[in-house]
Amino acid sequence: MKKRVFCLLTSLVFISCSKKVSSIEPATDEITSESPPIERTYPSPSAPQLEWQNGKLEMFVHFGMNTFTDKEWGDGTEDPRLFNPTAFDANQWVTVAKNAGFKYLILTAKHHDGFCLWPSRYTEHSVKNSPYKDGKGDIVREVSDACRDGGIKFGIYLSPWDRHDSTYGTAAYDTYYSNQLAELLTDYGEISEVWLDDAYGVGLGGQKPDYNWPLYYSTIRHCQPNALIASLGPDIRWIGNEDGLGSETEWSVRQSQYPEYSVNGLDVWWPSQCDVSIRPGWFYHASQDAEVKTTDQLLDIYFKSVGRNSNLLLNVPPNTQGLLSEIDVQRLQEWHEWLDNTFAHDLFSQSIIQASNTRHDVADYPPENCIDHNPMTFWTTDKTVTTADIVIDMGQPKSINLIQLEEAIEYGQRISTFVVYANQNDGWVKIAEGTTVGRSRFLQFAPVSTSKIMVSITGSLAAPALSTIAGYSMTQR
Ligand code: FUL
Repeated sequence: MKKRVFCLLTSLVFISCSKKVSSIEPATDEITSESPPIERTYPSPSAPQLEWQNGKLEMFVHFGMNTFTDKEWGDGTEDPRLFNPTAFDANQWVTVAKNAGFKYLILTAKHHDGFCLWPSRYTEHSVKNSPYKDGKGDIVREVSDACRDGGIKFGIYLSPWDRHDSTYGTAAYDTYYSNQLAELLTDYGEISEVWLDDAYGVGLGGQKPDYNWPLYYSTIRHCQPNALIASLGPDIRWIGNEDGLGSETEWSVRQSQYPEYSVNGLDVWWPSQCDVSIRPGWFYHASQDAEVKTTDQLLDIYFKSVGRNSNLLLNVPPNTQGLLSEIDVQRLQEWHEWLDNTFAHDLFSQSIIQASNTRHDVADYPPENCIDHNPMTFWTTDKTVTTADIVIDMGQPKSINLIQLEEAIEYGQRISTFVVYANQNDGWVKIAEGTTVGRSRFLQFAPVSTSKIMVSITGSLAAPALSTIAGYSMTQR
């Protein structure tokens, strides 16, 4: 019975989508590495997941009615005429995002107050009744166009919690919400990510709404099979806090909470995302201008998110003009420059690198692939070998305090434990250790002067495959 209702709702929603129905399985996954392919461990990322993980940085943009009412959560009774950005410029957002290294931009098309940043045909509570461009404006259109022109991927946040719509909390709301999803996913070109938020209020009957997630997911898959469903969804997993803090042990492979998306019904590739705002609030408040996170705080967040096998989704909220504020822009620039300068000086690039085991059967996967600054090549061991030592000889003593490891995750995530040693007086001294590696793992430690570093992989689910081993001398700010 339940299934039939689901199908009926699905077909209603699909009327407004132009694409053919596709399966709800994640999209095609082709391997893009330059090293010859090796066997994959199951599960491994789909092509959109891999591209997303390789991107690492995403900008969240909370902009909407709350920007003008100075609130975090509007109650849905706000007058659309309050929405009036005076100097809105989507190109400024995209330029700032690109200059700071962000590869995705996700816009709050609708927050909990229900006000829509696009002229939705399903409600009057939108930009079409605002003074912005005399009601002819469309913020989603301008931002999606700017992203496309700027070569950055565009995503939408569409809050299921809608405090304005009178059907909220009833089955009719599922149709309303899915129609809005379909509208956004059909009329605005490619949408790379759909961010579903679990926040909810009580419905008309005073009960927690029973959101029809399967309907929402299938609507997204139908309209844009390559769009990743994030946060509360099968493709990208919320890390569980809003501080941008990843976990030291971070497997992208998880037990499925969405069995229908998994081949064996148990495990799925479900990489994590860390969200956090550059300011105390998600929306802009002039009163928080002095509380923009410092460059040091942003760096710490980077190493605890991207450096722990997660993507960082950093929120930078535009002000009432519709622009990112000068102070936020400055912080982002400093942060990015500092990272760029540090990563431009990899101490291992000119080193001699040797591994205790290297696979040569079908092709060569030499350890040099880890220091060639080409993320598309990798080193791996013979199929049955799951532990190995890699020694990097820099030729002369250098001061080092940061190590980066990256796995060739297109073949799955494998490494479960590793130790890093520095050579001191001809002996090996442990300087760092960790569990998982994944897309990117950074290890910070007290500066050590040494000419040789050893990365010892002490546990791996299958032959380890590393694409990067880099060493840096990170200057304190
Ligand atoms: C939460 C929301 O309630 C906040 O306002 C914000 O949008 C954050 C990203 O997600 O659930």
